[in-house]
Amino acid sequence: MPALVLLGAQWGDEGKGKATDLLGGSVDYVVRYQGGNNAGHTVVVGDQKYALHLLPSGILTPGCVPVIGNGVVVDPSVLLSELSGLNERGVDTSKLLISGNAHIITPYHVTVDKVTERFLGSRKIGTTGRGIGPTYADKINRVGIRVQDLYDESILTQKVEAALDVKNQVLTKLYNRRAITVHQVVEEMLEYAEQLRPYVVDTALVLNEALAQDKVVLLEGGQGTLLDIDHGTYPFVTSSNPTAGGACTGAGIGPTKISRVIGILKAYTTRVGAGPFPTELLDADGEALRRIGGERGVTTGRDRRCGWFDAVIARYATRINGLTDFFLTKLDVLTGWEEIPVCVAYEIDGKRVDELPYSQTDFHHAKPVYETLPGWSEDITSARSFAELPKNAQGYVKALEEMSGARISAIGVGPGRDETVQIN
Ligand code: 2SA
Ligand code: GDP
Ligand code: MG
Repeated sequence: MPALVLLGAQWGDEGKGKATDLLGGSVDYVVRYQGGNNAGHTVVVGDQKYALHLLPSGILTPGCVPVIGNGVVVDPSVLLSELSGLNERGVDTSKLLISGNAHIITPYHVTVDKVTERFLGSRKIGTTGRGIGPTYADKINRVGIRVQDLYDESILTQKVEAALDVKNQVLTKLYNRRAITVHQVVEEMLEYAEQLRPYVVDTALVLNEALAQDKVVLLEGGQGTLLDIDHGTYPFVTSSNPTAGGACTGAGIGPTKISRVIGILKAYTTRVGAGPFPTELLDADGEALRRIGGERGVTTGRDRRCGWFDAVIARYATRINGLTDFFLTKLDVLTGWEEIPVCVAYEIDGKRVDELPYSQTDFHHAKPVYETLPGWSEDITSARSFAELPKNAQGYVKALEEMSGARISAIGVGPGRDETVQIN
């Protein structure tokens, strides 16, 4: 098994952190390939709970090399405080590798993100306010700052000057904000440069050499398929490619090296931020899913919107990512419902539609067509094999598998590392 991808099949927060951690023991490298500290991955090891934002979940597995790939956007202040937080808890972070080609989130990107959202008012995206969109915009616009730029003061100064040229016009004239000074930004970046220096390498070269030596590389996505800038619910998306293709460009690995693509799929659906969500529940069931599932943003603390499982989305994730299998998570959260509705198709303007509509207008009009499956009341958190699950829970899993287009190879029955049912 050379390289494998693990990604979110819905709108993020499916439990990727736990799944990555679970696989950590059998892989040599864990690579983040997109996004930044907008991500929030929770990993529970014994009685310890870790919330990771920029660092790959593999950082918690001794022997595993954590890598921040070129496709990631890095806020150095957040990264350094995440590292020192883990060091204080006794986690060894010395193996971390950071791509010199990753782009830097500076304080001006954070400012632009926040003021843009404020300016959009009711049309806002509901971003995490971490500067993600403006940093990727600068990257595409070729006025970004890369990690490697921190090691040449003159180039860094020129690049910050170029980046601030237009931004200061916009900030001062349009948003009535104070201009940001080049000197201030450069000084701050140079301070981080020395602290980051030991970790910075050509990560694509390291990973390809590792693959040539039959090492196992796990590429870990942030956010999820429906938040993908190309394949998600644009414009209510993040500014990168969490889908499988993004793993290649964001890590510098060719597609021929990838043998498995795992979609992490929650047994119901959640979303943070604005945008369409056909199965959203604005009633007591939605509230119960939020409370029992602990559905609160790991980065911003925002309540997550909750709804029933949507098989149309799962099928779409299978198709767009070429999924080989799913990890179904949080099945335990559904314990106690007498019946569980599952969305099998949409009704759009009076017509039944089985595949995710490519037209955003249609998706905004999509009404879920539900099938109702029988629930279970038994506690399933101690189940460790499929046979130990109640019959109706088995039936729910089998029904989801049939509707979703790829096999379910593991089931989460609790947040802990071992609270998992493996299916061979
Ligand atoms: P951004 O900040 O530009 O990436 O926001 C754009 C949209 O992407 C959504 N987004 C997320 N959705 C779910 N989980 C994310 N990570 C955190 C978590 C979220 C949090 O793990 O809980 O703490 O709020 C994440 N990151 C970005 C975002 O809500 C916008 O809809
Ligand atoms: P990620 O962004 O995909 O890594 O997911 P988050 O960490 O943002 O959110 C998933 C939440 O569900 C975390 O609090 C996890 O500890 C928790 N979790 C993961 N798998 C399971 C599971 O199978 N059951 C339960 N009850 N919680 C889980
Ligand atoms: Mg999350």
